[in-house]
Amino acid sequence: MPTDPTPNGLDRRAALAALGLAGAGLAAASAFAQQPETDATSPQGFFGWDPTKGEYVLPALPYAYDALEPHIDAETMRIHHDKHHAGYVAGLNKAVAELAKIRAGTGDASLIKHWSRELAFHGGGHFNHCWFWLTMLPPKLGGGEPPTGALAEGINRDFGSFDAFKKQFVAAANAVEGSGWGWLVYDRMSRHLLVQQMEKQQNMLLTGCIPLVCCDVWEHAYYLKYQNKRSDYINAFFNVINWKRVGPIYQSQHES
Ligand code: MN3
Repeated sequence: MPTDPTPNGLDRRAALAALGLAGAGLAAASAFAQQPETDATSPQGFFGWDPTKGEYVLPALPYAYDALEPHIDAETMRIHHDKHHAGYVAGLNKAVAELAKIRAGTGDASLIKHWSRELAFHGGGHFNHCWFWLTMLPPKLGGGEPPTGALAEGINRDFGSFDAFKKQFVAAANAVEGSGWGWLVYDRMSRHLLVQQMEKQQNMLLTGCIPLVCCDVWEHAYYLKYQNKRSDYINAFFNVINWKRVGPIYQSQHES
């Protein structure tokens, strides 16, 4: 799994604030409190790993299955989270276990390539989905409200305007060949915001970029409701983006 891309030094309250939940309602925040907490400074840290089991775990959604309606339907969310994301978690734990057997001399060493690929694929899938659930917020809690402050300034600086950014993001995500993701990331090297495509579960953290917003464009993310109209789904996704979570992450990276 990638290293923690989130700001260092966040305590639990700040982490919840970064998630956009501290002021958004105790019900939502309590969903996080039920998660295994391994690293309060890392949203994905206390979200997807259980230290008592020593395993990756499927985090509960931080909102109800139907909370993103009508933009993303409850049935899609249920299958996506309970089946697809759970499959990545299982695949990741399986790959970790098989690689341990190979190291111990009890596994089939000829399968090192297979299990290493499985580790990368399912590890990317687990991280991407953890981030995806946190990228979204029910509209009644502020999902879809446009970014403000430093992030809004950064988007204007690097894309010209929010509308120009949105147009590029929708087009780029819509044009992903086959299965993949659209991402808004912050490139610390150039100190610019970038829109990137990701194929399958490839993880852009390896390029050194800081993840901000991700949109899953695998067909399982939208096909029940939108069928082949992927761009309609991506436009609807903008109605549930949790910019309140993204803003502090961007700001801490850009100002450090
Ligand atoms: Mn997915």
